[in-house]
Amino acid sequence: MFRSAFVALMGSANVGKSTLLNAILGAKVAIVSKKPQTTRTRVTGIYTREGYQIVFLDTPGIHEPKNKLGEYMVKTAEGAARDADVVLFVADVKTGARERDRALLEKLPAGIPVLIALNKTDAVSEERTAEVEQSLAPFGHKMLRISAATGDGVPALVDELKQYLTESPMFYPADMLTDQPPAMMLAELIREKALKGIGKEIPHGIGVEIEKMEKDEKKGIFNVDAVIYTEKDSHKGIIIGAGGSMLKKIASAARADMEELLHGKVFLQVWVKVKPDWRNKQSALRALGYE
Ligand SMILES: Nc1nc2c(ncn2[C@@H]2O[C@H](COP(=O)(O)OP(=O)(O)OP(=O)(O)O)[C@@H](O)[C@H]2O)c(=O)[nH]1
Ligand SMILES: [Mg+2]
Repeated sequence: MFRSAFVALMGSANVGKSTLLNAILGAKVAIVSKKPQTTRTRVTGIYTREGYQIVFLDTPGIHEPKNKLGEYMVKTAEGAARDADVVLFVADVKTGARERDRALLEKLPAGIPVLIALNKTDAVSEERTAEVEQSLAPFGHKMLRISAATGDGVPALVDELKQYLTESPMFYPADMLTDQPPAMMLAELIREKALKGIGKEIPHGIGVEIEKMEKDEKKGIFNVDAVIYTEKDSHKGIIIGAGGSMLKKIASAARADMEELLHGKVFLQVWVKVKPDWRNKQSALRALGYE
């Protein structure tokens, strides 16, 4: 008898949902950054062990949408809750439980079990964690203290989730870690490096498209062509940097991760283009996979 469970990872932006997903899987499936609104789509992470499979749905952090992309992100997160057997709600003990966290917990679909992971316990005192725990106690959900960064409490969390397994077919092959298409994963790696390199508001206006991904069988090299879209000329300049230095830094960091992912050499070319207000344009959103 095989068993499975679908777990929606939900919470405010930047609380560590994607870091937690990667920690559970022991592999980098979702990109992570210090800036909020890093995750834009539903990212599936598949955890398979003898006789069972837990399918994690990582979601964009809930926020006040300011454009069509933001609306898509929030809708995506809410949709995951409806498709899951349990919601794994992640709260950040560093920032504490905010109004948004409470509002989100209140808005979850009725009837779905909720488990709260109090994350980033490595960054604060025991007392602080206890405070946040107390402030969320009235919701009556079981809470576990974890650190996605150090892995503390993560195995116990996975154990806790096993109670939601029910008899089912095996939805994904045992060796599959994610259902994201390879081109999407490559685009995400570029976006992650851009998020890291560039300050403040620009990152939110960045979109990455992979235009070509081909393996040169003779040379054993992957040829990848990518475009970074930005909303303004001035942003394009910042991404390229003086003498192309920033773009070079982004591309070389992304290439290193791509080579690890593809287990082979990568020849990466990245262009930067301006697409004004693309986050409000349906066709651009579609092209970038936000549909
Ligand atoms: N100290 C500490 N930092 C953490 C921990 N987990 C995540 N972080 C950091 O928190 C930031 C946000 O992490 P993400 O995993 O991208 O957060 P997210 O909830 O997926 O964010 P969105 O996709 O924007 O909603 C990153 O800088 C992480 O390194 C943790 O356990 N401890
Ligand atoms: Mg994320």
